[in-house]
Amino acid sequence: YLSAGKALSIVGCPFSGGQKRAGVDSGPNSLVDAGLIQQLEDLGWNVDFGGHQQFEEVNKLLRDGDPDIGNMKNPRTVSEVTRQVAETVSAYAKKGRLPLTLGGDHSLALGTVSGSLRAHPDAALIWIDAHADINTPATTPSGNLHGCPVSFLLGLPGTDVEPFKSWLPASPLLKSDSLVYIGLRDIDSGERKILRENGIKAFSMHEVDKYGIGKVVELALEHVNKGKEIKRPIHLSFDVDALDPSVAPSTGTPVRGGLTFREGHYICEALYETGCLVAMDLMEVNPSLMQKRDAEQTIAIGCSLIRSALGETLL
Ligand code: HAR
Ligand code: MN
Ligand code: MN
Ligand code: MN
Repeated sequence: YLSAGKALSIVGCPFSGGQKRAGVDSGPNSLVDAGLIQQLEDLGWNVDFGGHQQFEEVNKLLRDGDPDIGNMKNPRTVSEVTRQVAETVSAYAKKGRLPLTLGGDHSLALGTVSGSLRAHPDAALIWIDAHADINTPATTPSGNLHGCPVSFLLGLPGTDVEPFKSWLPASPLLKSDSLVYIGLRDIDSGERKILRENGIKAFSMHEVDKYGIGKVVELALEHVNKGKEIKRPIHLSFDVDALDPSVAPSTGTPVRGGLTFREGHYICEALYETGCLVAMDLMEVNPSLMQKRDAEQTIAIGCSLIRSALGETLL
């Protein structure tokens, strides 16, 4: 896969409209300011970064108001941002560069994964998160679209709604057996029903405790590769709230009982080792939450998770 060429493009997405808490839009800049680009160059990557995404139309939308549609908050804004992100990510992926998307809230992954799948239709999605982010516009209890991107990717009933249907494909790009979760521990009842009815593979913290992270990642890769030799391209979408709040405190919806520092890094290292990683997202870093040192810790861990997924080895 393209990671063999070791060329990546940073897609900085200063966007917070998929949820309510200000500050997550400064995540991308904080990660870059912390020295991420140099760190990746030191790992031998050719890094392309021409500044963060601008989302000009979107800011205009937010200024002029973006009334709820049903339960959905900021639907036009999220739709337009994710549409643009999909274009950007697919363009880089088609050029053979690995898109590394820095969030921003996790609604962005509707764009990043759509973009990856245009370039790699056979890609599988590995979603590391405390949350399943699989609510539909009908089931979302909050209306916050960062809790919904996976349902749109799978084209679940109830996602065929404007404004998203204007750009999402009529038949979904991602099948429910091409997705696997690790780290779940805060799932809404509607989401639990969706996961069960669609037979979606999920390793919650219970399974991480029971089997250990090594076995869980092995089973996750086996699942998406249907037991065969590991070879499908992988899109890794990493929500920093998958980590325990003691490890990554500065995030909008922390949930205790999360992944340890090593478990989070192990996942990234193991996915690098497959040689199949074609895209990565690092989402939900919100440097404005908690104390300054908490923010610095969360940013530093965001950078080190990325380095681990991109080839930083322990030995
Ligand atoms: N499930 C809840 C909802 O839909 C909370 C979702 C919170 N999501 C994130 N991303 N932080 O994982 O509102
Ligand atoms: Mn998430
Ligand atoms: Mn491909
Ligand atoms: Mn989450």
